[in-house]
Amino acid sequence: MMKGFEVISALKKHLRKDDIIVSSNGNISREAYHVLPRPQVYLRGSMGLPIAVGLGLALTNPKKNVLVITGDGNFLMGLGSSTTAAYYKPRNLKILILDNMKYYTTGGQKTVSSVINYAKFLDSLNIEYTDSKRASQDQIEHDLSELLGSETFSVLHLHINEGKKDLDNIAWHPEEITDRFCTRLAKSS
Ligand SMILES: Cc1ncc(C[n+]2csc(CCOP(=O)(O)OP(=O)(O)O)c2C)c(N)n1
Repeated sequence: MMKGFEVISALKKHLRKDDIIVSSNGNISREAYHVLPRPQVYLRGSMGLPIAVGLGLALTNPKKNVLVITGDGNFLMGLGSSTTAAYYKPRNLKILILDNMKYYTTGGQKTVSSVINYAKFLDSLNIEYTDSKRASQDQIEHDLSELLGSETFSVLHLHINEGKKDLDNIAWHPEEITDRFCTRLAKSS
């Protein structure tokens, strides 16, 4: 099983310059901030919102890919956003669930992920879903590249090990994150 940090690092070679990344709050945003090209949308504090934010960005930037990297805790807290995304189904929206079955950021309390049938839930919404729970590293690399290259709204579900502990927090306040990201967006549109 890969670590979340390794998966996020592996994304680098599959990303295109204009791709937009939205990362869920806590450790995943910290990892994305340290490893991926900046600036992106690093959510801080606001749990449960990555898909809602990604959906808004995907609808307003139809020519760019929007990749939402979300923990299972964040995904499950914001389930309603998946139903709205399924309604609009923007083909440029991609969701990567990094599932450690924990709220790693706040001390490793269990989430309810183990009893959720993601395949059935997403299938009921007609969302393209790939479950890479038991996949090898090579298969995961392949699935990441398929996710980013796909022409439909798609979800990739990976099971991961613990996060990376020794990362400094994001140096930017939320307003600064927004400003930097909007400046980048304005330049590339
Ligand atoms: C509404 C709300 N509840 C609780 C928190 C505290 N909190 C911050 S990150 C986090 C865990 C997020 O879990 P997950 O998305 O699975 O990511 P992981 O920490 O496992 O990487 C929690 C509970 C919060 N920021 N907002």
